[in-house]
Amino acid sequence: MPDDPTRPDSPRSLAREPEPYPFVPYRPERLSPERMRARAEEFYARMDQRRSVRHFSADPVPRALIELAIRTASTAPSGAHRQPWTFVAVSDPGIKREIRLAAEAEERETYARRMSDEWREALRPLGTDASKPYLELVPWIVVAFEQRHGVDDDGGKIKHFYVKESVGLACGLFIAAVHTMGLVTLTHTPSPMGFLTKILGRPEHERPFILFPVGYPAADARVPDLQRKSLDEVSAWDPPRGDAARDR
Ligand code: IYR
Repeated sequence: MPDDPTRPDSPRSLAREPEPYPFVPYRPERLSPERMRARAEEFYARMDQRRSVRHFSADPVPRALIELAIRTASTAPSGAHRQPWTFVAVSDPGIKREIRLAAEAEERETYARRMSDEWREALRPLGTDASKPYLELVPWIVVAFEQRHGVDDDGGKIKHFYVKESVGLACGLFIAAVHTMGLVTLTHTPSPMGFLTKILGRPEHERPFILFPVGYPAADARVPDLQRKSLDEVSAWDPPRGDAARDR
């Protein structure tokens, strides 16, 4: 048998660091170009319908759907596959109220004093303010925490890598999952968010990252009439080298 370093029992891999994960074949089905195109169009069209919503319904959402969104989030790639996130799901009305009151207190301070004029100006078209009634109304609040490090069975620290990138990716997948099941959410970042660590009893090495109210949109929900940047505005294709571009 040839020396295949992807095989855990090959001589070369035995000579290296211990392999924590044995390699297994990965052979996803290869789609026809037509099906690839159709699936890509369908996924894009669906994701392009997603909007951040601030007008929620109080209608209940089964826990199983929130579990699926968290499972989906947790499929995200992460630095050294450490999966440095904890998603804390809250349906208890008392805790939701506590979160609302603490978030509004921080937001009042933020809107009144902490925001720069430039920031306030940027938010004006979105019509946001310090009032967050939806935090009490929604069936679920899910708070994504970043784990600055992990903890092993003996209480020792496990190093985590690219924590913000990893948790950001997981949150993106969470949002996509929520949207695809017909629910809505909002990336809410009351700042500072330290109160969430306390209210939710999280350990010191976890930091709140994004708070997601999740539910159905209100029957009369409205969103700002915003446009997305065009493909041209968000991409560059085979760009000339930086120095060549300067010489043109
Ligand atoms: N966290 C505040 C302010 C806010 C900031 C940005 I940047 C937004 O895109 C929206 C809101 C709030 O939630 O109101």
